[in-house]
Amino acid sequence: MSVVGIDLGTLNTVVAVARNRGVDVITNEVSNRATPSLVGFGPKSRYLGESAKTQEISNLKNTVSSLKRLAGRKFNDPDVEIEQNFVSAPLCDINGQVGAEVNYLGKKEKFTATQLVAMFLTKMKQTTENELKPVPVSDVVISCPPWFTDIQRRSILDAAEIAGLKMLRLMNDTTAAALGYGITKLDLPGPDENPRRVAFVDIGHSNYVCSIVEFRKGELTVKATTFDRHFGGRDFDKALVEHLAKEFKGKYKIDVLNHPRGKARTAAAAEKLKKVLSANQQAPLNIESLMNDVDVSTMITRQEFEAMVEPLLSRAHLPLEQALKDAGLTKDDIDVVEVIGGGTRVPSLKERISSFFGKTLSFTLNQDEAVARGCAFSCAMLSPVFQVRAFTVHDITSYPIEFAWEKAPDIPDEDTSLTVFNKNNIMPSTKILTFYRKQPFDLEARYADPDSLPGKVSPWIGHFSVKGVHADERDDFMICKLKARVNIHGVLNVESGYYVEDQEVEEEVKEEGEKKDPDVSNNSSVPGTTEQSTIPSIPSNSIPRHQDGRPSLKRQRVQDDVKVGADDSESNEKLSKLDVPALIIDFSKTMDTDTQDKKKTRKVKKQIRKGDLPISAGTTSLDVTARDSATEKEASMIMEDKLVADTEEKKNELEAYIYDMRNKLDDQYAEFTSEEEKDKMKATLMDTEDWLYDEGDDATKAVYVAKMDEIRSMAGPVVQRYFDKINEEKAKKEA
Ligand code: ATP
Ligand code: K
Ligand code: MG
Repeated sequence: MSVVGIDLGTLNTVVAVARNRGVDVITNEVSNRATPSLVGFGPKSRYLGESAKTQEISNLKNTVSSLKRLAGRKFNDPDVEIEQNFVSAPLCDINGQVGAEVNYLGKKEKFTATQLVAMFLTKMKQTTENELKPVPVSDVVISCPPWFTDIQRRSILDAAEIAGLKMLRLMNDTTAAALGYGITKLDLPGPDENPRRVAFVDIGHSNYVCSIVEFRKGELTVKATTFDRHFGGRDFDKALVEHLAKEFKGKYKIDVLNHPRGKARTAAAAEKLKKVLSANQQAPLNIESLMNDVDVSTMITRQEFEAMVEPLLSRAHLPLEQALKDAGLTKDDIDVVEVIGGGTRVPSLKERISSFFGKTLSFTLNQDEAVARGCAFSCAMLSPVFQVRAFTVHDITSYPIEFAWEKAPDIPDEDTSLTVFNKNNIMPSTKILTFYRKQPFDLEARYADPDSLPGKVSPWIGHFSVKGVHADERDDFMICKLKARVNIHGVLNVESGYYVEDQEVEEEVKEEGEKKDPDVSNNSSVPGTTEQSTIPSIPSNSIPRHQDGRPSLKRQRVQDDVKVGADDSESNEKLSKLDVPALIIDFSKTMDTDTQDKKKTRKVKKQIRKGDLPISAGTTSLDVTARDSATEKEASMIMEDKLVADTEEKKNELEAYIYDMRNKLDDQYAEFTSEEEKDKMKATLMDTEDWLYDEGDDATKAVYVAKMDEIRSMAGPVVQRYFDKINEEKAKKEA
């Protein structure tokens, strides 16, 4: 089983694989270490990655970019309108979701953003398989921007599944880079020393993220993550394109902005120009026959470029400022500013970041590959086949999550909502929610601060129905416990439910009286903190009540899960297997109990788990039927692509065979053919070649194979005579 990390970028996607020697970035079919994140459609097949890029300018209407930024979005989201500026294919509405309408196999077809991401992931899977064969590719860690919400993350998870990948973790971009940083640094501070504080700044093609991360030996803790969702290389390109368009309008009387191909070619030239300006004070731009047969040329200086992008540069400090604020730190607390992402190569942007922190920037990570490498490390840690140095990752959530429910009929003063995960809550994390109920009930999970979400992403996360709830024998409330978890992908679920009952148990009374009042331990847990380490023991009247007997809801409803606590349970499960016994049994205590008669004990009520409460969940993930049909559709498109590729291969083989045979007839086969035979064969080769360039240009695979067989069998006797001679000579030599 292979171990794969994928940095799914807006512009480029990078794949890293873990092998015994370490983590390597792999190359694609044209030996590039990054593959364009593009999907294109044609009359006979799809174009994925590099081939979509090759076709792009001539196939704008059927080429889709910004794949991950469209995932999980509604068509009417204002952010989709922004994306449409950068996506050349028309975006469309598919049952409310955004998709693209393209011409594929001669028909108009609509594909959802989830399907489009799946297509691209299929290609990356094949590229990886090609590199690792015969080892199959399945387990994968893929990166996404930290600002992705539940619905966006679920879309990427669905896409991975449609592509036949098993997502071990959907990991935030900067967290992946931080893992790659931490796991390779051997000089991190010890547990009792001050942590090393690193600000990771990632500016890519479309977005800007800053994470402040604390490192100690064997662990990293993300303290704050901030972002500008619309700040990246493409915005620098756009400023240039707008400038150039204006110049061309005056100088050449052409309007590139209203000419799709002209605009796309100007944008491509602008990106190149921008890169040249990163290393030079000025750069020329020449495009032949840009539109209406007009050639354009101009020169831009770095200074002019910087003036064009000043609106961007002037807000470059905002995410940094906010990150320090969220982390409760000052510039002086930051030890290292580690910069990644292609967008940060713009010198004036580097200057702004550097002068904000008052520090020289650090580039110890490979800017373009750090995220993919971090994902591969994460995949190795989570994969059962790999042994990796233990390294714990504490990430954080980007938005607060609340639960809402209807009042129980018999608890009139009950609240009906509660924020369960705060912004910057540790992730993954499980919280136990307590409800007193006599009937089945429903809950809804949603983002508590809709205004902070990207675009018009709906705050709705999921609906959960808790079944099997009834009054107990004394017609009293059932104490229902629900496990709500923001999992390793940053996705929320109510994972399980159970009910508890109070039971009297004998408990040792501690001499120093740390546990004098069980009430104290009972209420110690505060959401978002992790202080609690034991199951709270419950005072005799475990359901807190008003004097008239109604349950009182003033007490804590949310507790951190005892087992999971703050920690990264999935990855830690494996780490603990490697490092420490999962359970340490203290024999001194168990032996003591029999002989112990001096110690005081007392009876306390504890909550004992009595049974499960089934939960049915409705979330924004694809349902099984929809996912199955998307998977089937993907499989049939893969077949279609494969058939086209195989046909092309057979055609090329035929062409090469004709060429080769013609040469050999004049060379090594010459002495084995009569002139007449040779002329006849050459005529057939000529006919086949003419056919290939004419009606045979677009034949089926079977026809190419048949043509090949035909000339092979015709040449058969000649080839046979040649080999007979060779064997004869060989036998002579050996004798
Ligand atoms: P995102 O992280 O936003 O999803 P991405 O990961 O695909 O996007 P990167 O590969 O990090 O983005 O960066 C791509 C951007 O970096 C492009 O806009 C590209 O033009 C820009 N870039 C690359 N090299 C340079 C350079 N030398 N000077 C300026 N910009 C550059
Ligand atoms: K990238
Ligand atoms: Mg990126």
